[in-house]
Amino acid sequence: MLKATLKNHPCVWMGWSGEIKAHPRTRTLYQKKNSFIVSDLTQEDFDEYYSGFANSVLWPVLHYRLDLAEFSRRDLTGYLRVNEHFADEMVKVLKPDDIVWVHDYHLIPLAKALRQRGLQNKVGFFLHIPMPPPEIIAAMPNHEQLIPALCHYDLVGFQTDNDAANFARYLANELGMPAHISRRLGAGNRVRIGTFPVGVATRSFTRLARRAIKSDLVKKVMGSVPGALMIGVDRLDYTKGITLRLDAYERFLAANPAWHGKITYLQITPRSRSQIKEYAELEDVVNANAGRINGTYADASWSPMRYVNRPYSRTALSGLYRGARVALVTPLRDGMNLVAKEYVAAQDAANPGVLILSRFAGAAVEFKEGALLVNPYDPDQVASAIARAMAMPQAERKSRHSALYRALLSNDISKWGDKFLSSLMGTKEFNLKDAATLARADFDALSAPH
Ligand code: GDG
Repeated sequence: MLKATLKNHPCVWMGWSGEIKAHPRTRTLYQKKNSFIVSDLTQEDFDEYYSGFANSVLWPVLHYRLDLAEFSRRDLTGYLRVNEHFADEMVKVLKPDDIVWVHDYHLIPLAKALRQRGLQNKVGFFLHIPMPPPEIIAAMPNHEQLIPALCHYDLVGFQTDNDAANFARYLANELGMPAHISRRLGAGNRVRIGTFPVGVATRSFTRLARRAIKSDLVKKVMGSVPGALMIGVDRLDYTKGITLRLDAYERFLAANPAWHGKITYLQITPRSRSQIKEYAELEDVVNANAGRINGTYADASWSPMRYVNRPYSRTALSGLYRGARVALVTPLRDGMNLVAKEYVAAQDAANPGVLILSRFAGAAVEFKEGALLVNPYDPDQVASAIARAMAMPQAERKSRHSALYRALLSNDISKWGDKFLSSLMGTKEFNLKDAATLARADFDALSAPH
């Protein structure tokens, strides 16, 4: 997504190489116009920073899951150490007029570390995942040492107004700062808060899907499916609501025998973060539930669901989205959810499919009109939405799709980077040809463990 935003503009990326080494190195890789400065992590860094504080404490807490946060791993030392390391590497290459754009929850204290090294440049931060209400953040031990560090950025960006408002309320409740969108802090620091919902490259994704539906792989899948295809695509993550979604599908099958033999649910779920206990446990539960559904309802000529753990190419995914009559996107909480957006972009406007979307995905704000919004915690409601989507007449599908596509176009990914960086620079217009330096802990969610 970042690659799509900035593909025409030279920039320096900095982050984790995705490798764990006993003797970590930092090196520069060159690809087309971009250079990538990547640092290895030690096993200790990986355990304390990546699997530990970032993914076992921050990830669940910011997704409202205090019950899953491993507060025994609350020690911030490793998390701060790796951020300090990135700051050390960055100051070696930053020029005075560079802009720094930091991405996501792995790097909350980076601006503070950069400021401590004397950096005066504009530094912005974008949080890809939700920001929960302050009552939830305050339950996180150490939050006082971490969340206020966001005030060292010039601009803090969120996916939705609700996330931005939650952060403003945190500042008000915990630091006594009036919850205004823009505040001046001591020592001349100034933090601004903004909303920058992430989009997709709408038209090019539509073109890709139009071609991909004719590919051998997609034709083979479509040819092997009796009746209609329903699709789900998610990293294997407890925030994505996969187990409750399977419950909903089971209820749909129980209540709608007329659809037996006429619907196939394809759930594509690449593994992620398997080294973390909750993820390994989730894998077992989803496997068992998918097996139970097939065991209960399959016959010799039909299986109600196909559950695959391996990743597919972006092209194959786009074709499968286009072939699917329904997409089930039911996260329990999600910063945005790009699968929902890609599914809409991939549809044939003349005969589009239906998007069933969790009201707790950031995408629901833009897709209120057009998607079938559901509460993912209510399997009966999701089951009814599946029945409604399967039976929806073409005219209604077309009018819903056209509202969704309009929403996509009005917030295309091509504008996202410009909007953020213009706001960071405090100017109306910003030309990305100006140097931009980016930091991101992991460049590619699927090539590196996410
Ligand atoms: C975080 C936030 C926010 C999935 N399976 C395959 C594959 N994917 C691609 C999808 C989509 C991406 O991964 C997943 O994006 P999401 O937005 O759905 O979710 P997260 O990974 O949790 O992303 C989220 C996002 O950041 C951006 O700000 O929307 O809320 O959690 O693009 O297509 N891609 C390929 N093969 C797969 O099997 N190639």
